[in-house]
Amino acid sequence: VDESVPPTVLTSRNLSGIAEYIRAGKARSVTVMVGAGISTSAGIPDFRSPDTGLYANLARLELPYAEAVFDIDYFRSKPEPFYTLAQELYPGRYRPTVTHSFIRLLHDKGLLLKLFTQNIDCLEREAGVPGSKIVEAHGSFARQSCIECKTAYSSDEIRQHIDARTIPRCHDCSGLVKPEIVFFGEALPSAFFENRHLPEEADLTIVMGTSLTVQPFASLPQLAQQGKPRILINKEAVGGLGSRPDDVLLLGDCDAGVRKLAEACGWGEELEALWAAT
Ligand code: CNA
Repeated sequence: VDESVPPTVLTSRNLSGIAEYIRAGKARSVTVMVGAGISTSAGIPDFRSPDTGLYANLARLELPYAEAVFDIDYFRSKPEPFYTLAQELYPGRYRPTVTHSFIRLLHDKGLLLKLFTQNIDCLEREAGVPGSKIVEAHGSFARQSCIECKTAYSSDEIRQHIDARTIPRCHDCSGLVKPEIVFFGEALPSAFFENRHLPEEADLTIVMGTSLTVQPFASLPQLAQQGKPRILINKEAVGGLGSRPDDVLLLGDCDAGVRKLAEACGWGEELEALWAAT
């Protein structure tokens, strides 16, 4: 961040500047963009963190390269590694984090325009963010279907297969069944494209827990208008955030970051109460 560049709309280029902007009622429509980093404290590993990320721990799956586990062509030839991983990632085993509750709080306050998530863990829904406010850009485990004839497959049945470590197959054509999460080589859901204009309408953009390396999602923060503040709450600086005069970087753990932001907005207790009730 080039601190010598003065902000254009924030009073100061830091957390208090953002909080003041929110308290002054200037953040009436907020877009939030998130990735795996907001779910790591729930116990779900992200992809790219060194040592703890999934990619660092895939050796046992004997993949030709780490991303293969989410590659549609590789899945066709060898679905077992994905299903081994699916057992770990399958929703229902994890509790939303305080960061998820913070997004819910934004919604409760009528400020959330849209949440764009790359996560497939459904924790946003479990935290009480309504489905209509969420764009699951990389799909989710909420539905599954045959990769050949697209026939839908029941959640109960896939759950049984995942628990038993067996591979589900289509009842119609015997094709492989896959949760509707987006693999490399697959198109993003239409909801992503239908909502892609929204970041431009926002008066505040919050980016959290993502390395911003997967396109086209990674370009969303750039769609925010110049002169509208963006805040990055992440362990590391990513995606060129910090390059604009009203960008604020809050580097570190995102749960700690949202707690500080909520506190500065006067929402600290409300956030904790909301999270405790989740
Ligand atoms: P990533 O590439 O693994 O990046 C995660 C980012 O979050 C990195 O910049 C980390 O430094 C940062 N981070 C990790 N933990 C924290 C924390 N506690 N506080 C703050 N920052 C943290 O993940 P992306 O989401 O950017 O990559 C896109 C992929 C990952 C998407 O396709 C997802 O589907 C996929 N993914 C999702 C999940 C999930 O649903 N929970 C888990 C693993 C991977």
